[in-house]
Amino acid sequence: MKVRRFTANTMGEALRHVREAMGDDAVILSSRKTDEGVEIVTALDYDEDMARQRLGEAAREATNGSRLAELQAEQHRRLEQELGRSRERIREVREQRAAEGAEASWSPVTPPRGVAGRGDELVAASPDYAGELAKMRAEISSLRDMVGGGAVQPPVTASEPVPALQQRLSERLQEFGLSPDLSGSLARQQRSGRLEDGWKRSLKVLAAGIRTSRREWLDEGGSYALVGPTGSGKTTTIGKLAARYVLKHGADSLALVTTDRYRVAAHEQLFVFGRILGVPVRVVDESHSLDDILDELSDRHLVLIDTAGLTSSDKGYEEQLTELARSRHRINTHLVVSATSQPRIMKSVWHCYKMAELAGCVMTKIDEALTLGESLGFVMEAGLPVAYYTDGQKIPGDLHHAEAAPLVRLGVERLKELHRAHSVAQGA
Ligand SMILES: Nc1nc2c(ncn2[C@@H]2O[C@H](COP(=O)(O)OP(=O)(O)O)[C@@H](O)[C@H]2O)c(=O)[nH]1
Ligand SMILES: [Mg+2]
Repeated sequence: MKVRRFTANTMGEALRHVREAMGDDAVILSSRKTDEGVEIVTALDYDEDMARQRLGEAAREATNGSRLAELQAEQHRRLEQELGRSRERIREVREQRAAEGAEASWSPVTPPRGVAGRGDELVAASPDYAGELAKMRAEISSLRDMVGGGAVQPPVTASEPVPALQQRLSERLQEFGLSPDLSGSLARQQRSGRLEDGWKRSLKVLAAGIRTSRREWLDEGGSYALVGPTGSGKTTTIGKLAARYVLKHGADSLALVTTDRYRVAAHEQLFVFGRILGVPVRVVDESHSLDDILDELSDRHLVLIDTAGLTSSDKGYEEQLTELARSRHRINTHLVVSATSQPRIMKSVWHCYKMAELAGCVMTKIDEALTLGESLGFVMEAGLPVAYYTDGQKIPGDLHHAEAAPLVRLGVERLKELHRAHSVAQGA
């Protein structure tokens, strides 16, 4: 079994590295968020019995596969740290001996014994040093074996049911709405156990890969822009956020801005919200740049910026996104993704709006989506932190702060509803 650790900014990026380095058969032992992004530990030729053997006593507390994978990942991290420390010790000893050798070679009274050269040549010069180095090398070699997994021969296990389990699991994950690629790669991580256990473990891996933003915009304040295609729910979401803000903090410290000067009557809906809530609405145009407007609104605690749903073929597309990305104010730009979009559309929309330097996304129309796997798989692969999700047209009710595990649970509920509807239809 070959174990490796990968770190990257996003889960999508990390999975790409895994696929490139280890191929499609790599099993993900664990994934976790780190300060730098995400870390995944993978294995080739993963075998649960072998993993238990290697962990020894420690494996007893692992009553399920995912705990076992966690323990293995911990052990792997510890071994890697130990390996790093051993390398460091070798380097120190080498440097020390080289310095001593150099000192000795300058001394006219005590000329160095043997050859006072670099690195390995010194082994010949000092038996103590040679012994020390050999011991450390052996230590490194055994650690490397343990990390790489070459130390224990895998026992022969019956692997016959595994492909069937993985196949059924992959099918179920696709029913959930995940892409065949992602379903396959999640399913291949499950090498034993019942379908239900594999299903639960796969959903946990999915939830661990979904980033969410802990920031509550309404309390933290700042400038937030929503970008995305027409009809994705940008203006409605701004209406929900604005209404909730006014209910909580009053209207005085809030302002709405729109950069949509490209379509006739583009701002009407936003002006309606402004009027109802008693909040000013400012429009970016030829005589008022976004930066100028934000300067004027610098006393506002929260500024919500609506934008035009332009695509790369539209006039003004680049202009609008560049003014967000290059603003001298800190603008947190979020992509609004409708959960009802096709996965391919979500990806192309993401590529289209990346230029605005996206800080995260808002998932909308969760209530209208048949399954949620499409949008959850998308945010996981894109590595976009989800700030909020919306599940209806009610203002401000249908807006929620996003958390990964509840979102995945919502997806599971949705799949169950789908199955129920299906069986009713078949019975009718
Ligand atoms: N069912 C449902 N409809 C939504 C949701 N969010 C927005 N909408 C509707 O989607 C349509 C387009 O929304 P709008 O905010 O105008 O999209 P924009 O073009 O991105 O600004 C409107 O009819 C909204 O009421 C949601 O979460 N659920
Ligand atoms: Mg709009």
